[in-house]
Amino acid sequence: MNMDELKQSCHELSLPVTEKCNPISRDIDRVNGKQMVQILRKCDAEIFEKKNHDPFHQRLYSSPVIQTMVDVAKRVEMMLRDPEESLIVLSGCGTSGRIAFLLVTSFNEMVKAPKQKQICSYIIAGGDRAMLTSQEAPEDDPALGARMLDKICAGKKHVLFVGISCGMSMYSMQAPFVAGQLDFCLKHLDVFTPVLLGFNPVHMARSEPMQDCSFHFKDVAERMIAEQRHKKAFVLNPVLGAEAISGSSRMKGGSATKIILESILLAGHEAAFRGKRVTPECISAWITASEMVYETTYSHSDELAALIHQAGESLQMKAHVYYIGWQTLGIIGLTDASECVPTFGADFDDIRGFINNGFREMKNKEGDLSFLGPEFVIGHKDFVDTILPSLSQNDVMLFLFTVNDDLHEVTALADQVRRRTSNLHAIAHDLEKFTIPETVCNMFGTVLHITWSFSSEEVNSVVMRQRWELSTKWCLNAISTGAHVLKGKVYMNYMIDLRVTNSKLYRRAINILQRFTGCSKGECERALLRAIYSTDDLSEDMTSADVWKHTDVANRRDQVVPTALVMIQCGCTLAEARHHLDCHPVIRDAEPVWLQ
Ligand code: S6P
Repeated sequence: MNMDELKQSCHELSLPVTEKCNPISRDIDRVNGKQMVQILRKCDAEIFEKKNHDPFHQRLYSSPVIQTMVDVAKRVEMMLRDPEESLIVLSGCGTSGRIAFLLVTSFNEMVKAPKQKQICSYIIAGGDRAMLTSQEAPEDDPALGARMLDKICAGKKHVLFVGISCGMSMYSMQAPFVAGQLDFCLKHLDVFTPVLLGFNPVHMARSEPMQDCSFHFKDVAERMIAEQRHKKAFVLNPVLGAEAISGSSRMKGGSATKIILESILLAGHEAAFRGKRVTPECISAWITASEMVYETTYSHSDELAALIHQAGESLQMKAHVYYIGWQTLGIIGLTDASECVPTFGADFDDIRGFINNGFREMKNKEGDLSFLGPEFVIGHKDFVDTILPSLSQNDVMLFLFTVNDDLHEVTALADQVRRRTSNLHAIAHDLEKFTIPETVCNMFGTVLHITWSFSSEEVNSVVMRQRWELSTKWCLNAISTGAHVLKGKVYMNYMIDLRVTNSKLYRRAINILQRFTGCSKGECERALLRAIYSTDDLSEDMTSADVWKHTDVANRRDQVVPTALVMIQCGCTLAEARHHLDCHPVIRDAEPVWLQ
């Protein structure tokens, strides 16, 4: 190992698991659709990994993790038994907040029966607009998190608060929003039982101060662990292995969040309303059911590869991918599409989602947000009125539905679309005893049609829907990630051209620069600041400004990280670096310079 390799591997070791480079996907930018599916399949398999290679890392199936899930599920049961005084709050930023919203939607659907009160609520940093667009700045505001929580819980005597942060705020100053909420709960343990859900070991917590804040995250995490001994707080932090695209926690992190919290909420619900005891065995069984969903989904790898290929071709031709989903599969589509903007620097209309009945179907707290702009126009009718008339043959249409959706509506819309394009495909779920008619499936080119073996008697309809959601999430994450990789947006398994819009992404940008240049943190940060402030001569004001100031400026700049990378690698000026990137717009093609 030479000096540069040694430096790189030391740097890699110092990173939290959620930010590491996954060796499985190191060459994802060089493979075809079929191989890509196999890579993603192996990365996702790590969620369910039973062997524990590192004694410091707990896995999803580890006994202490299962036991903590049991303890939290018992709290859910208690809350459901005393609904007037109780509230369950799920909160997070970005994908974590979107998954919180989805979980609350289906859990409240489950407790719709007479005499069952809906006691579950969500918080997403930046409010409901963050469900469809990325609002990264509020992630850095701990006081805002605490205020939103305080407001939503007014008058409640018992609050079970689940703060979701895949990176667990462990990574320098990541996710202060959730840390602020946990700190608030820890100060009011008479009312609140805080739960921290994330996917890094606690010992990796760093003790850097947060903006306008008297505590740092390590302090919050340690207080949580101390209270866990008295069952007054809980930390759930199994390790899932690194993401397929480094740091992209929308993928494994989002899926595992859904699996863990669904298992907890379901076990609590069964205990409260069906007299079933919450045991480690029942929690493990819910996780195993999700593992079965994983196996079944990836067994359709040929169709998945075909869809990745089609979506990739479409993006390469600067055309679009449209997800047309029904009910919660529509929400999965909207979520996946909106995440492409911050993840891959995509335009909002490269991949777009639509849902039947628009915001009426979403049932989000703030209601119809379509007045906010085109990103918030999400109904099927809107699609028909605004997109369909100019749809091109290069645009990919992907319908997302199940046998429980209104199949007349599905076929009517598919018929309308077919008059304009044959590039029409579907992901469709049904049951062995209740299948989608062949005439419906025949309307689509590639159909990822999954017939599930569980019966409707075995699981209730909400549970079935949750499994279809998870399966669809895996498929869409693979399609949108794969399509952007094929478009050349990813280098090895790094999304280098990230938008540096909050402190987490600022730290990630420096890490990427360190990873590819072997230079010190200081040198990399300087190059990053030169690219952000668009200058070769940084002033004292610039170098001493707060991170939020840097990210505020960076938000308005393109190609900040690639520019910094070329400046370091070539020892060149800002203008020379920009010229080089103008000549090599596809990241992979610029590689020779980066590896010099
Ligand atoms: C990640 C996604 C981001 C994160 C958000 C919260 O793929 O683009 O929006 O979800 O930054 O991260 P965390 O680590 O607190 O869950």
